[in-house]
Amino acid sequence: QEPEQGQGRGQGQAHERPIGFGRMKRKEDPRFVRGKGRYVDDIQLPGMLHGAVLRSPFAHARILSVDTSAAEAHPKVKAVITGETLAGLGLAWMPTLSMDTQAVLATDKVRFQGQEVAFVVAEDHYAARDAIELIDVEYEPLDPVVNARHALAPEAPVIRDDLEGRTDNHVFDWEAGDSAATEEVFARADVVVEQTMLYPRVHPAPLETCGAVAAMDPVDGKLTLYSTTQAPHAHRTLYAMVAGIPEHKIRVVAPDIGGGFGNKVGIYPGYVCAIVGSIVTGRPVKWMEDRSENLMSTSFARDYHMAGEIAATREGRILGVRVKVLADHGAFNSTAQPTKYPAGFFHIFTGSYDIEAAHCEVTGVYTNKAPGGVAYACSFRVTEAVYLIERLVDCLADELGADPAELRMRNLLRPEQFPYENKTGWTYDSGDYPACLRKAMDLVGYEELRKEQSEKRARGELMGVGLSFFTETVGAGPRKHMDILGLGMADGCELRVHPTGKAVVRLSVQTQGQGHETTFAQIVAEELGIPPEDIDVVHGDTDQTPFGLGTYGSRSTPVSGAAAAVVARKVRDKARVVAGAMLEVAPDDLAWTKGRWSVEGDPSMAATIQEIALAAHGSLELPDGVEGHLEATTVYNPPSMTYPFGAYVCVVDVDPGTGSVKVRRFVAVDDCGTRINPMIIEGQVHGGLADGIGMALMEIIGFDEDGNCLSGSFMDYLLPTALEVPAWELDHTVTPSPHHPFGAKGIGESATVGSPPAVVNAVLDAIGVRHADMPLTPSRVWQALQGGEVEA
Ligand code: MCN
Ligand code: CUM
Repeated sequence: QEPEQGQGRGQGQAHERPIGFGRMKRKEDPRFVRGKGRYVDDIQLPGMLHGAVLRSPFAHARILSVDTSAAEAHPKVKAVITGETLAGLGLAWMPTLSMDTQAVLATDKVRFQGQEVAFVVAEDHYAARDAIELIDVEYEPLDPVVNARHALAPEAPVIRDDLEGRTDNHVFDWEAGDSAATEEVFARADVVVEQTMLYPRVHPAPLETCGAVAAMDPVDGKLTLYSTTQAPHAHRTLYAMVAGIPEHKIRVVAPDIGGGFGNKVGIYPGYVCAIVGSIVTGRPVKWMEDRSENLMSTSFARDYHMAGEIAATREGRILGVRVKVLADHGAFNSTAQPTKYPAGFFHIFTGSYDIEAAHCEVTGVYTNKAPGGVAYACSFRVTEAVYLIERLVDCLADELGADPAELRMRNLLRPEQFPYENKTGWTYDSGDYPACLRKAMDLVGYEELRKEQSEKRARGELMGVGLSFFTETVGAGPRKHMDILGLGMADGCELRVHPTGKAVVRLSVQTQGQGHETTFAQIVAEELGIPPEDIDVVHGDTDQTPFGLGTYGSRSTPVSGAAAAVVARKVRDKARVVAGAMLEVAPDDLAWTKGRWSVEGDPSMAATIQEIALAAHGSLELPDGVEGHLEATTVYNPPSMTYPFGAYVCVVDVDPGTGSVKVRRFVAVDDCGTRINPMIIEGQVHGGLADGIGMALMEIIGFDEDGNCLSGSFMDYLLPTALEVPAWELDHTVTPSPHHPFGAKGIGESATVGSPPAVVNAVLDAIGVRHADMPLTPSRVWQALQGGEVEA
């Protein structure tokens, strides 16, 4: 039973509101539901100008000339910035988070449709938009590379001829696992099933597009940048390194963010242009992209062409998995993941199964498409890994004529195998997988559904049941293994308790809708017994918060959440010393119950945390060496990753005449370890499941053969609405992480990671086809029903 309103974990003492973990309405919502959120586009500064970006109409073209004279003559235009202007400042190119370079504004060539070519700063937004139309760019179109499969062909045009000595479109080769051992198990397997599959290019498409307001103070030389960022501190360091502005003269503020989903991890040319615009004009400059710009030019996700193989015994014991991946990275390798991992955490493609050997190879290539790669609630490419293995297991079930649930149950890791080192060297921390799958099957009524299905089949009706079982790896670092551009993945946290017992906790992570203002207050409340409403959570402002790597890869709870607990425990320890002085006993004789230190054996002799806070700021004499006040700081370097998991079951009905898919039911059983706020967790899962239905059935960023983006608006890039999603049926198991201070694992991306294969498996189960690529739109399903090959 979950602690409900009024009860925290552990003590479970009665109170009107939870002091600690449990369901609690979000502290941030009163301002959001009243329309009082403050997003980047709400920022208005005195004298502020507006910027707009001119973008390339071509996917690949040489720039012959750029004539800005007409734009400059526009009465409301204050500055026109081109690649040449930036080149003069040494800023035409910037480093990407993957140690590649990316054009801020194109100088030599344009390399994808929508690439930034020039930036106009004007008195208002409309004038800026009008003036970009006045810029005359002469292009010489070049052949584009659109299909990643042709990127390495000898005759393919070289996209990155800006890179010295570059003669092809190859970005990186990477492998994991043991190829010889895998070869060996495949050689002795009774059954080998091969399946190629594409995880298509998709887009996180947050409600709020990307943007920034840059204000360079000409007097003190300090730059303030309000921007849509998931990682304000890392961005600040990068701006310092790139622009040469001293880091203490840069303040990055992420105000309220209208959804990130990975879209706001990277640094976009528009941010840099807004900064340059402010330096050039001496006035604040706002740049806010529109929906088409967001869809066409900012970080896409996936685009993984996977050739997978699974080997098993005739009885259905999985022996090995191997895969070759062709990864389309677009025109610049600006994907964000820890430096050592060019394919993110794709390592985890062995999934949740006890297998003997595995091997994967990933080759990254450049194409004439927008850059990006790690985005859209992916846990650093775990989405692709889970899709691969969960599709392969269903293909194997099809081959063996086995029930996909039974096949999974037979091969799942068993609880006694944890901590479990998988075949690519990653150690899963904890789990009871069979119990989780069993719970999902019971909840959905698996046996009855199969009965219903066979009855319907006999009548020619198409109904399908699809499963997936996923394991994620979230909570990057530790920093000795993980960094981004040399910045180690550890998070700072500061906690101050004021004299009256109210507190402020300062985080390095940045919420984009996940509810950190609530859950981080609950973590401190759980540890200190101060009510969450008495705790102010400060985040998203580099001048106000300690350094840390930011929110992505569901790392906030595993890393910063741990930091918040550790810092609260430091304060609790300090409070013990103060309480000892107050009660005139040795600190060792005191015992902690949530919110108070009391004398062991005499609970009437006690001091509450609020009384202790006042005493710590008062005239009470403290033992030698103990400083006054009640505060602490910490930097948490996680010892390892956390491994959330879950079992999902999707039930669909397919119309054989039109190929349209109706998701009838969706059962999701998640395990994210200790749960801070079940209501927020459910919200995270609901959102992720809708993402999964979107990707499985309708979302794709497509291109024509000239490299024109075909998904530049929500008319073409379809998102699921309330009409396409069922009433979710959720449950959970709780397997605490043994190495996290309070046993939590991340949850923010679990459902997006885990649900697409469940939906696809259900549709394919309904239509009796082994594989078809996402998105399973009515036309594709219909095509597959006619026996056609369906490939994205
Ligand atoms: N939580 C909890 N108990 C746990 C684990 C998490 O109560 N055991 C709570 C956390 O305290 C937090 C929320 O659930 O309030 C998500 O926590 P976590 O899993 O740590 O993920 P992050 O906070 O790091 O969020 C990042 C993750 C990512 S990477 C993407 S992408 C995504 C996602 O969150 N983007 C989102 N969910 C999103 N939800 C919203 N509304 N908006 C986004 O942009
Ligand atoms: Cu891969 S999207 Mo989230 O990690 O911001």
